[in-house]
Amino acid sequence: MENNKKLRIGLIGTGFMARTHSNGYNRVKNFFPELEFSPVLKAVCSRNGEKVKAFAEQWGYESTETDWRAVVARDDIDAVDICTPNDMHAEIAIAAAEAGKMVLCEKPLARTLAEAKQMVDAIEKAGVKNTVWYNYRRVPAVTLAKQIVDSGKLGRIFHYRANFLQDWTINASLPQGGAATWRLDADAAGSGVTGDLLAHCIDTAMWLNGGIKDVSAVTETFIKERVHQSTGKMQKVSIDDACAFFCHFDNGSLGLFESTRYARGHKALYTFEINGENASIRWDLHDLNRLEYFDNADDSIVKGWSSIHVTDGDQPYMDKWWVPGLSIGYEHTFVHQVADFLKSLERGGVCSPNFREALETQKVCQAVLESASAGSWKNTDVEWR
Ligand code: SOE
Repeated sequence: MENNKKLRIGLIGTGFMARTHSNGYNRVKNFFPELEFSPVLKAVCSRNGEKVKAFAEQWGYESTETDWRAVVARDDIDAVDICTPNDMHAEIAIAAAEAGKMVLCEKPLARTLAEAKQMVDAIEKAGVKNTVWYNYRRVPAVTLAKQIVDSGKLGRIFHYRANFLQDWTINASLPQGGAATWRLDADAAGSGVTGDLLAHCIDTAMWLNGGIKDVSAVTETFIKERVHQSTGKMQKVSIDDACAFFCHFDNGSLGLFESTRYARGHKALYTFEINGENASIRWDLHDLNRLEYFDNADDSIVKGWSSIHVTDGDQPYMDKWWVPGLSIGYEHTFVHQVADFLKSLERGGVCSPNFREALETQKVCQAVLESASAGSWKNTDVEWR
């Protein structure tokens, strides 16, 4: 790394997540000017030369590559950011770590637990900084939920409940595979809603409520065959379209999780609720600046669910944005993650979740899929600190 505190980024991928990350890199110093490090958008890579040039121009990358290996080999790049479909995460992350690069990887860490373990081994052997973009932790209201849980205000926790509902795959003529629909192809994605959506819920849940010990799951694939983009032929669909699971947390509470891409009317409804002995909290991505709180100790006539609008300067991240009362959105969570990564370079320590922590989420995903196919409870072997 250069001495003038630049973090020179090589981004692999030009899809939706590549845009969210690029926006984070571009915005971060406007709102976190005190940070010592500044991201420099050195290179972006995609196999499609025209597309990658247009992306570089739009987002301000200095150069382009069409082979990710060239990015990993470049001396003027400090950190490789992986925004490819899941089937390339392991190969790129391992090569980047072996080349001594820091690695930022889009979620889920990998397609399978075995791949995720290899990635953690490579990262830890190389001793390079790393993080996985489980961005919802960095919604200020979700970070506030973490502070409330950690303060002990909820008391003993009984229940954790989460949903992530979408409806974009109901159309049977959507293909599997290809740039827009690789999430429907098990070879590219690893799994369906479990790795794509429940992984977010599991990451947030373990961050807030500790390790998940065991799971009992059901999955369903509603549309059994789809045309494969690469062959043009009908092929069996091997991803889970929907998944629901029960679990026990290490702290004795019960968890109930549901995710589907077949909930007509829901585009991205991520919600969670925690019920404790003294109080409960709940959050909804559609109203992401609010955290709802029920305090059983309130004995006044206004006792009931209260709605905290998390936009005040003394609330997480909010001193960085505008003035109190003004809402922020989804894209800001990525700015926050870049800021936290840059902070970790400055001050040392981990930018959570790192690969090792994301491996624990991967263990739960794997146990969920195994439980569903075996029709029985499954231990996760999660080791949550
Ligand atoms: C899928 O539609 C998706 O884009 C996920 O891949 C993201 O991780 C999630 O945040 C929104 O939905």
